Amino acid sequence: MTDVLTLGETMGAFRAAGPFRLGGTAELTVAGAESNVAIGLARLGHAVRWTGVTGADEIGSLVRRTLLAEQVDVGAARITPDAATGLILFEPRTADITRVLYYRGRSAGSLLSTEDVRRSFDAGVPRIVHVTGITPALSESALAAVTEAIHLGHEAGSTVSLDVNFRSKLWSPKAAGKVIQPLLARVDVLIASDDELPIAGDHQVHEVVLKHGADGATARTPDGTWTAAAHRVTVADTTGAGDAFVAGYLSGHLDGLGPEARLRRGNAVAAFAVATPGDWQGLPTRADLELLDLQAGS
Ligand code: CKP
Ligand code: MG
Repeated sequence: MTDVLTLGETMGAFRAAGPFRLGGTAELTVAGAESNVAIGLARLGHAVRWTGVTGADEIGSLVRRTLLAEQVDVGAARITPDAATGLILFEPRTADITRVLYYRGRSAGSLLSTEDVRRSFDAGVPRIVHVTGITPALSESALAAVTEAIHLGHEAGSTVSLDVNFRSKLWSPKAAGKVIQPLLARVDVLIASDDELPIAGDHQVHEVVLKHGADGATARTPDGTWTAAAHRVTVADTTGAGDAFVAGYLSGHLDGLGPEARLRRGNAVAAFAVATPGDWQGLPTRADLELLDLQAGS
């Protein structure tokens, strides 16, 4: 049984110590918002399936190998000989500011299609379908794939969650709003940072989760509004913080926690993520959460 199905582009990621123009050494790893969420959920013990397309190349193998090592099911992910796996470059400038450079135009990941999504549902209906606003910006077929995932999840009775994850290097707020707003009609949980909320426009989403960065997060449902403060930790790198929060929040959903406890778990997972360099490397297991007495809902 799959707890969560998510889909998107995961790329090879180079992280330098400073500006790339200076050359020198860079660490090679992988990055992608949806696979960050998948790894976060898997570390908390949930059964997660990630679907995406990688090239028939070494970086694609690195992506698949990394996800497999993190216990993420890649059984429905596709390898294409038609394009190369995309790349992302992270230039850390301060703990809070990382410059991001994409090499993902016409990448393998942008070839994601509705067939990939249908194949991913063959293994069974997931309890949650999670998508982000990054994937629809990649290509027409990737937008169709996200639309299909939301449709199939909605029809099958999955909880459908969408993280706006606006990326100014991919499109404008106006273009993003035009594409994302119609998708929200079938979304059950909308997740956004404060500055992303205007992109969602007017909508009827039942559960809205707002991330306030270091100031914590708020959840709004027809039953009320809840807020939970973020944990105070020394920040090493905020990239991936949002995805970490989403993993914790959705984990809370799967465990049947109430809104406040879900927020607390999201904040706890995000605290671990920002305390370690890298998008997903610092994501906690349940034992980690207990160790630091941060486990929400306990
Ligand atoms: O919103 P977050 O900082 O949690 O997301 C970071 C990810 O997918 C990062 O892994 C990068 O690859 C991306 O967002 C992206 O496409 O920008
Ligand atoms: Mg984000």
